[in-house]
Amino acid sequence: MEGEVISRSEYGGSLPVENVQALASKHLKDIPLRYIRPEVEFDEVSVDDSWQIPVIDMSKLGGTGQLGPDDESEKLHRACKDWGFFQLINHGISETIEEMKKVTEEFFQLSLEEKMTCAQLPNNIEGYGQAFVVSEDQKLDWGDMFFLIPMPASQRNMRFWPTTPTAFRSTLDKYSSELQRVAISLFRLMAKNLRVDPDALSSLFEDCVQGIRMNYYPPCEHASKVMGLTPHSDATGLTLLIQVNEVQGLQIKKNGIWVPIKPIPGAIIINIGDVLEILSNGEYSSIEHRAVVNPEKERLSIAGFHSPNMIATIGPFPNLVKEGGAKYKTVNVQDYLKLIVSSKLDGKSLLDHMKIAQ
Ligand SMILES: O=C(O)CCC(=O)C(=O)O
Repeated sequence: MEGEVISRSEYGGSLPVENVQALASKHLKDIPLRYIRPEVEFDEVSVDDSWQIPVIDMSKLGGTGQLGPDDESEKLHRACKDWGFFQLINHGISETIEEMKKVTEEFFQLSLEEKMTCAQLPNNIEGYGQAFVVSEDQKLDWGDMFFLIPMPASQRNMRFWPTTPTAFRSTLDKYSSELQRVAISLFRLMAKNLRVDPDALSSLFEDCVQGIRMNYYPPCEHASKVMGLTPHSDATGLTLLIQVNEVQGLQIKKNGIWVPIKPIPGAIIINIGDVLEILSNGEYSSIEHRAVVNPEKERLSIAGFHSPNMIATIGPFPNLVKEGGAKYKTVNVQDYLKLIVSSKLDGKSLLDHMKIAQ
């Protein structure tokens, strides 16, 4: 029905696969073939430590800075154009982030039986399990995830929200709204930089669909042979990512080479998603990234995905469509979501379905 808000989680699901935390605890001499990913060893990874994503200071954003390349808004614009990734400091939500990290660690420390009370159900993407497994012969990632959709708040499926740890629900509730506030501020600043009406961009995300994915990558003695999270770009507008513990593993693709990211303690790692690439008609790029695994230590991260509200239309803003014309199709959110949940993670292939042949 036109205008009806449909829950994103009804669009499909992932095939059930073995729990990786449980598999890792068996310390098998040989890991199952479905996890072996030769590309991890063979892909080129940068060893140049000075090659890092830009750092943006949120306390300096907002128009009072000096004009020119040192202006923080200009730095933000360049970061979005040249990297599609940046670290955000002085964002004002550090306390809530620390609380969210704590309940996330506590959740993954629960017994498998306890965690499985929040397990994914067939044809539903929320809950504890794995995402994007769409065929029986697909290679698998060395990680488990717990995915919840806190926004729109009216459509939360509390069936998947754990009651242990006891602070989980109230903490996620607070985290979700504070994170969305940061995302909306960034959308407005990006709109100004793109010369688009800030209300036109932020209104797409005000009743946004927000997904929170807590990732758990167990250590693996054969870390160089497995992949924590398959290379992908995010199908969202903006992703706000938190590194929960000190173990690094995020890598982004720049000029064909994987660049390991060194998270600044307390920073939020932000990346442009496919939707923002489409809305900006390609002026901003969503960048492929992946997660690798540590041989000795577990790694945890929390990704917050911000997608347009369910009645939005996704297509390039008319004033960004110049002589070359629109580079992407315009579709409604529901058709876009169907495309996402029926696809496996595969670099930027999802965006290819949205491109208009030039
Ligand atoms: O674990 C990470 O650092 C990356 C997570 C990520 O890319 C995702 O959840 O989509």
